[in-house]
Amino acid sequence: MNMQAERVRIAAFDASDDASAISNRILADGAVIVRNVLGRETIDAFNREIDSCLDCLDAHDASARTYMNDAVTQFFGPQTRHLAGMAGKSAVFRRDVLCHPVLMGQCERLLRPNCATYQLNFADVMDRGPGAKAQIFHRDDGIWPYLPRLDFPLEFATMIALGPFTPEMGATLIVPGSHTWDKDRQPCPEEVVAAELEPGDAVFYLGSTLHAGGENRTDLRRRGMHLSYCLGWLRSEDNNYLSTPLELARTLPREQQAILGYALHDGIEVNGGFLGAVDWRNPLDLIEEGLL
Ligand SMILES: O=C(O)CCC(=O)C(=O)O
Ligand SMILES: [Fe+2]
Repeated sequence: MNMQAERVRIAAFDASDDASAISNRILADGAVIVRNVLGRETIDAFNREIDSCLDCLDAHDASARTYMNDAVTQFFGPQTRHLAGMAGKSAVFRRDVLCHPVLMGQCERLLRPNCATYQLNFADVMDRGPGAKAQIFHRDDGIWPYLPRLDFPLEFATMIALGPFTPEMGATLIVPGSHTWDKDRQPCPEEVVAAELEPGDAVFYLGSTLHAGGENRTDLRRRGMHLSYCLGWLRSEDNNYLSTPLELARTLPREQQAILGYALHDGIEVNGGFLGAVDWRNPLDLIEEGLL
């Protein structure tokens, strides 16, 4: 009898595959790899924009690596450069990524059944440098600790590779199936898969799936973007109204304004009420009419 424990696997799709096949697999396994989500041109243009912003961050290095409290500072470690709030910082992100049809297809299937409108949760470039330590395994939906465990997803999350992701460079470590585990169960090594990705590929996972940034044992930087969406009735991780303020939001297409959380959350179809109104109107209509 073969006593060696069998390693878990993570299913891989192409971005052109059927969206329901992808979402069903995410719901079953907690995570999948999706190849070719972003094309080469988008990746190159996006990286050029990021490089110029990260240069600014490096210029005030000390303050750039200090976060809102010690726990977060420890979690990210000194080797990781972050650029959060990408919708407010990057034209390429807004044009080619924020409302990408492959991402919206998953939001429709994973989030829309439990909200009137879904919204951007967070878009944070994570550029993990040589020596970055592995993160602790965590669930991204732990940002809403006051909710009891629910039987539907609060968050659809992705890590999009903006450069190569190899196990040695600290590719994201995923624990397939862990979205159904008891809160305190920790994975053993056979239950962990490193998401090996080419630039433009992504790992799609639920907010309830255990994962961690891996250790970077190379002298290269590993660059990826955490991009996630959540139910429209939750508070988003990033303060999107300040990261993409009204002056900028006014210039954007309605679809982008909506995903940034400026839309009315209209729960009337499910005998609910309204969230996010201004003067009892949908802010998107007020913006269109020049009243906001
Ligand atoms: O960098 C990674 O691969 C994962 C990062 C992550 O999960 C996080 O910061 O929440
Ligand atoms: Fe995470």
